[in-house]
Amino acid sequence: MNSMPTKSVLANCRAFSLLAMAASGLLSTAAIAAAPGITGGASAPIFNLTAQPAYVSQPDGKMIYSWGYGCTSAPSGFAPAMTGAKCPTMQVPGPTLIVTEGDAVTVTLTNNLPAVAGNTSILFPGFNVTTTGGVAGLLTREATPGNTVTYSFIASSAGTRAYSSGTQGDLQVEMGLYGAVIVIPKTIPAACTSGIAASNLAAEKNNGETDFRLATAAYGHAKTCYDREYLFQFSEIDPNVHTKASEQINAIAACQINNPTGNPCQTTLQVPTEPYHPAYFMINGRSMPDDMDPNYAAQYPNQPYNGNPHMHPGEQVLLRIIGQGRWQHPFHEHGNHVRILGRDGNLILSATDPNSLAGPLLFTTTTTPGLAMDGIFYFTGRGLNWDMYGHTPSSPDPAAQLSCTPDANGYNTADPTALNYFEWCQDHNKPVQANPFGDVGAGGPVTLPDPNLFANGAWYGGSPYLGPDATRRATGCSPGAAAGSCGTTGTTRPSGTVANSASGEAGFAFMWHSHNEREITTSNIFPGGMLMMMLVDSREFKIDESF
Ligand SMILES: [Cu+2]
Repeated sequence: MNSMPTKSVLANCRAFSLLAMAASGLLSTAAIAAAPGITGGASAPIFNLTAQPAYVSQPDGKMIYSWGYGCTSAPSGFAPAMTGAKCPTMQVPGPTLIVTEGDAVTVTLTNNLPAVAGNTSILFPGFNVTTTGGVAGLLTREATPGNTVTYSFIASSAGTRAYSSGTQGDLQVEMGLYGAVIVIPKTIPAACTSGIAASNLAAEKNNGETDFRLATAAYGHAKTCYDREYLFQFSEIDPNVHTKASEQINAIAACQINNPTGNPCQTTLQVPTEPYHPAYFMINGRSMPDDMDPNYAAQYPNQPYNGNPHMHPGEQVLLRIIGQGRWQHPFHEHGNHVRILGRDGNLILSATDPNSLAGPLLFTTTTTPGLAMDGIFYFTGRGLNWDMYGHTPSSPDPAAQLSCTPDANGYNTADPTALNYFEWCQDHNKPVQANPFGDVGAGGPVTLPDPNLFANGAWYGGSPYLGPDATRRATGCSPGAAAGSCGTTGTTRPSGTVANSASGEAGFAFMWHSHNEREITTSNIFPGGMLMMMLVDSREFKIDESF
């Protein structure tokens, strides 16, 4: 991260500057998310799931005894195709089930929890579920220990939904029995494969990037096109509940082997779930910084999904957000508001104009237990009132002399191969700095710190501009310099450009986190918990979502 974002876009979070420094070090190896999950075959997908125990890892070094859903055998496929994709027999969250609208979905659940945990089940709220096998339970049919139950439903509408245990939810959901269903629309609107959507895809392809979307539209509606997507599930853990469950299971097992008192062994768990004092706050089953490691990383065998969003300016980014667990978590996406498309698979349209979205524009997308939201986020830098690309028309360096031709919305979108594709043209060539040195336009309103001062910290990149070549910008470019030679000689380079390669990742980093700041801790230590860094990357940087 060679570039530092500006206060104007980040001022609403007091913890930011510290986190930006922390994240810079952590992001030295990019790990990039998507919305990975499993598929079950075309038109009539079948998923064979198990509920069973394993340990999940927390960044304070603790391994937490948990229950989760997993696959009894290899699923029919993974989507999108990512390096190391797997479906273990237990994972938190459970496997994301990816199906298409109209599919006849069958999920068979085997109860491999410890027998003393009793029955278990899955609820698929929002679908009309038919059950076979199992035994009657309070909310649905349940699998008894060692046995199965089958749930069938038609994926009746597109969107993101939660699934979770429907048996003793205060304990079983807390222990980790939850996951997501993503239904991709059967009919893709033409608008999502033409026009600006097509040119955004062309810009990605020009960068050598692979399309990792599950679809091109969130719903079968022209206002729901997207260029990139991420799924975030919010949950929390009270380790006391997990410890009590583990202790009782072990005590019962010990009693069944060796029972010198002759008193009857306990036959069912009696785990209190109140008072509730969570110590771990997770996004996709991981706490920060673990959530920024790759999907399917070997060090988290039971927590395969990460939280590490990246995007280029102007891309429409679909956020699939689910509240799991028991608490509300106010998810704050720095950089812009989120336009909600739909909730629980219900697209929200204007009552009077079905062509118009009617979902709210949210500063924080507050996750309510069980609620799923689909929303669109994007970042363009529009309205900064300075050129975030740092163009300098007087520079001898041709790379700094890009043009900006506004489309009907004011953005530079005519050429998807341009480095400043989607620049907000009104701010083109507007300098931010009063008296910069190096290859940066002068005459702006502010004086930024000298990037050669080490007092600014080793991670200050020396450039507030979007683009990896902070070296050239900071050290300048002599008139008449040969192409490619700018920034290779001259003054001392700023510390961040020494530590990071000029061709490495350089973007604006925004923290995306729970706005209940108690929840950006791990076991009371900050930073941790429900926190990740979102990177707006220069178009010079190739976003690789394959891991
Ligand atoms: Cu914030």
